[in-house]
Amino acid sequence: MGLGAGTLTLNACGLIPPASTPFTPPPGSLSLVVDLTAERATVPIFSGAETSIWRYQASVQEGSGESIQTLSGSYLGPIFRVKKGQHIQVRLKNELPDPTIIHWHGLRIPEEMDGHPRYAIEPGASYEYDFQVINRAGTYWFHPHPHQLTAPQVYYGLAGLFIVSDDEESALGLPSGEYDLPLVIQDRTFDSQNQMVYLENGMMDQMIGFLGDKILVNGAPNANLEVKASAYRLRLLNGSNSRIYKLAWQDGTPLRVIATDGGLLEAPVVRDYITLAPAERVELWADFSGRATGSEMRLVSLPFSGLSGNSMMGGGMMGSSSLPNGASFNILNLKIGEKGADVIPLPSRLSTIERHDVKDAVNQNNPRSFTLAMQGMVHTINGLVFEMDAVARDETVRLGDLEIWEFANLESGGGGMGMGMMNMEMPHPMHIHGVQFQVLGRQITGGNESAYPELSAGFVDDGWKDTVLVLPGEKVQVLVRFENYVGTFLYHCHNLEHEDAGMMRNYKIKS
Ligand SMILES: [Cu+2]
Repeated sequence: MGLGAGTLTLNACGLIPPASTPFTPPPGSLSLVVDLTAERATVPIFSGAETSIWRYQASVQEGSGESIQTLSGSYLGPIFRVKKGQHIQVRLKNELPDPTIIHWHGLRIPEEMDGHPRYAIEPGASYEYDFQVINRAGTYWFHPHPHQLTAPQVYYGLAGLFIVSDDEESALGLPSGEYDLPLVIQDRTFDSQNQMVYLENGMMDQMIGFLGDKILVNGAPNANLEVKASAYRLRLLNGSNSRIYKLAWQDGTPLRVIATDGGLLEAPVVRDYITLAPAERVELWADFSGRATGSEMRLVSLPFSGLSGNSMMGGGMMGSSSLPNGASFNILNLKIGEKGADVIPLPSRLSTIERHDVKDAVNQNNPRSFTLAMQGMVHTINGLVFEMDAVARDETVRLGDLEIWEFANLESGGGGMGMGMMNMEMPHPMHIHGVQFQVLGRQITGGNESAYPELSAGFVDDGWKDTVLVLPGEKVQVLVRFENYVGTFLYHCHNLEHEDAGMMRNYKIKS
């Protein structure tokens, strides 16, 4: 069964839900108006009882219907397929029992469009988004962002991809149409009635982050995908609340990376494995053309140790998920089918990335530093937790400035920062709203390397990023220019349980 042949029943057998239509760029349509309803529904994830989920239902009011792809029978989606320069209007209708708002993750858009929790709308209310896509081509995404409710709303199903193309990218002849496959990786726990279970371990799940015991791809467990013997563009999003993946092909085939959060790299890079933290994206160019019909490949997560929530750490209390962070498991089974489209060789040059020069940073001798640490029982940023309207003195930047931001993760062993006898080895994927940045450097400090030796070779820091993983004991410096809009934006940990517990702050861009 190919991608086009899926049905709801196939989904229940673990086949990846097929996208509604292969993508072809909308012919000259510059405006897209979409009604997006956040609602409760049920979908068939397993055989037997359907699963109660939350989802976005889209209907195109103006523009090409092909700008919106749905994943048949899945809680995920829809997938926006738009071009740089397009004008987008989305009318969000909240038919959930709780307040909600959408954040367009990775997009450069004005404050009122960015989904700050202070814009959350009540059940029954609507919110109108209206913005132009100025980002370069890339795999962006969208998800809820109401304060203290982001994690459960994403968990119960609310998330979709926002894929942007542009002329530079189109000229490359990368695999497209049925050979362009978005793959959203998530973990969930289900009870015996096929219903999702959230925070079953209470406070420990909140402190470490939720770890489900089933891995889903595009909303399907035990995911299978039949591909043709040809080259594919695989767009991977880690849409999990807190799980970190160490992605690899099970047979050791190296992974060929062509893009990260903010779009194409300058040139492909090759990795034996890729470390993908929550909210991060990576795009692979995968050539199956030399493989025999009927042969199989598996995308897996390799084992690693050294993090809290890991099976090696402290037993029951710290590793209460039956599938701890660092466990090894299957993500996706690929079966190679008939010969597909002729393979266009991957260009050795993909794009031009304008490199920020550290000498242009206004604070090059004094990086703006953010200390990530546990105080009491909460994860903090410079000792603070989220306040809806507060902006601290060191959280204001000037429009147009290039700055060094440094995230220093002190949650590494040695006494556990207020946790008494308990050692915390806590990674924090840090996300900055409204910008794309470049990673300047990484440094392991404090003599406690925790998971660093097992995960650091899987970082892809070569291109544009909006989320960067900061491992325990690590300092990461990024170069970020605040170039588009003044306003109050967010920066936070994208471990969604950490975020909901307050590991988030405002920053203000002023003129
Ligand atoms: Cu965190």
